[in-house]
Amino acid sequence: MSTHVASPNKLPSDFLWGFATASFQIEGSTDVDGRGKSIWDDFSKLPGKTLDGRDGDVATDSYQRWKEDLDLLVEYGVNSYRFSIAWSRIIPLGGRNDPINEAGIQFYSNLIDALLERGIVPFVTLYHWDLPQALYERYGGWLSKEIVEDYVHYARVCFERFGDRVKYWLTMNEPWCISILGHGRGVFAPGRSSDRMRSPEGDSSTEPWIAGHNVILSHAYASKLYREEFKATQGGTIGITLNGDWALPYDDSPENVAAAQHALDVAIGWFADPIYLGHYPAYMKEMLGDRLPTFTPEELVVVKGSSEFYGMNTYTTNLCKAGGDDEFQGKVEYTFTRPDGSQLGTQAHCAWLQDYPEGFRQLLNYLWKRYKHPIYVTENGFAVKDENSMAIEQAIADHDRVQYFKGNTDALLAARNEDGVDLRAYFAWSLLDNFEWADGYVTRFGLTYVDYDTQKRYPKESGKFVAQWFKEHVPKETLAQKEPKRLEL
Ligand code: GBH
Repeated sequence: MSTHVASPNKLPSDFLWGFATASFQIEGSTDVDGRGKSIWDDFSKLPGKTLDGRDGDVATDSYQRWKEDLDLLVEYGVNSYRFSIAWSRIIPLGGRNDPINEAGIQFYSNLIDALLERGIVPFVTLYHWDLPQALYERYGGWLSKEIVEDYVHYARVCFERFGDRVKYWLTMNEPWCISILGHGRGVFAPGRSSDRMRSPEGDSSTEPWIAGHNVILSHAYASKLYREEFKATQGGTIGITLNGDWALPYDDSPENVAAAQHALDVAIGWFADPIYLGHYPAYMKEMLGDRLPTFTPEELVVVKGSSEFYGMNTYTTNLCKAGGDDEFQGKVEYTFTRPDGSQLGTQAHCAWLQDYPEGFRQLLNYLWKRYKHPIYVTENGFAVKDENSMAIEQAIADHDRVQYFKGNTDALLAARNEDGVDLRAYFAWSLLDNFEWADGYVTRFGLTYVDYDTQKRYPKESGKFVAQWFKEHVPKETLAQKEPKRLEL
């Protein structure tokens, strides 16, 4: 029990804060210590798939430099670190009957021990998009129900080998991206799409919804396994993390007010409604008809209530206009330009991102009221315009990113202490500039600058700001927990 009296200006002493990363975006060393191939290895090397044809072979070299990264975390003073495990380092061929790779287990085991020695709570994602290539070749990866058993087996190995020390598990990172970007738009691995200019195979009208369905089932059965066989002895918590940005009606016309809800139904409700409420959103059934797969009654029992918290990745707010035929956005058009021509906020390097902290606060309130689960913000971040072409000194003076985090940390505090949202964690994306998927290394999300010629790391102003802000707002007493504490749930 926290002994701290709530103060309007503070977060509780057990509030988790830190930075997030993902295996494929930082590790490099893709063919050492027995790692198997993931779908991103080959995909990133196909012509035209990533900006400048860049890949993850080196990335930020964190498989080699992980101790340096830990020094950085200590320097920032975080109390938690979110990272992901590469499935293909643990089980190189991915499947339930395939051999386990002890060298891969050792790598993450060392990382976990080193974090705990430094008083940093490991917050672990089991799947951040790097599917073992062999599973894609065997049965199409997320397109087959076969994957449920293979994923659950992989999760079991992780619970068995790391669960004595890891108390926070995320089954999946952003099912919408896995489904839509990987199997609908075809811009992420495995790059499937109906667009034959882009992909030799795929059916964007059915496959994204099938992939999403199998992601939900895999998550749900892994969560069931954890709660039935590990939770009582290991005492941790498990959930899923969803991407989702706030949606505002473009104006107050009834069709645009409805459009904003439709946008949320497809971006968030597609996964959150079955997991927290027990059914797909009515709007998705209406939009997709029998292209939306259905759960059997037995599956639904497993899916409903399968996430013990709401894991939230969020970056921006969209103004929503009814119209268009993009099912992936709920047949809604997004813009940042208001009817009077003004912009919602400061433009980031990526077209899809503007800074709008009010939206962050509104989204937190929406999710809390609708899904009624404690919220862990597992990603939030900003890419400064043209940062890649700046000199290092200029890039680390990242004022637009500082502004972004100023706004969002204030919004976080207000959502928790004024609005009563049950907020328990905040992770800024990302500890380092890293491999930004299809955008290669040009778009930088790091709160630490990486010089890719030398792999030297330079804390940006934003990294210092976030560290300072949380030091001031999270009472220090219990920050340096040496022992992973048992959760009271
Ligand atoms: C996160 O996704 C990822 O988890 C992380 O790996 C990544 O590095 C980080 O964001 C920064 O991008 O409709 O094609 O224009 C963020 C969620 C959802 C953001 C889709 C971009 C629009 C893509 N993403 N969104 S598109």
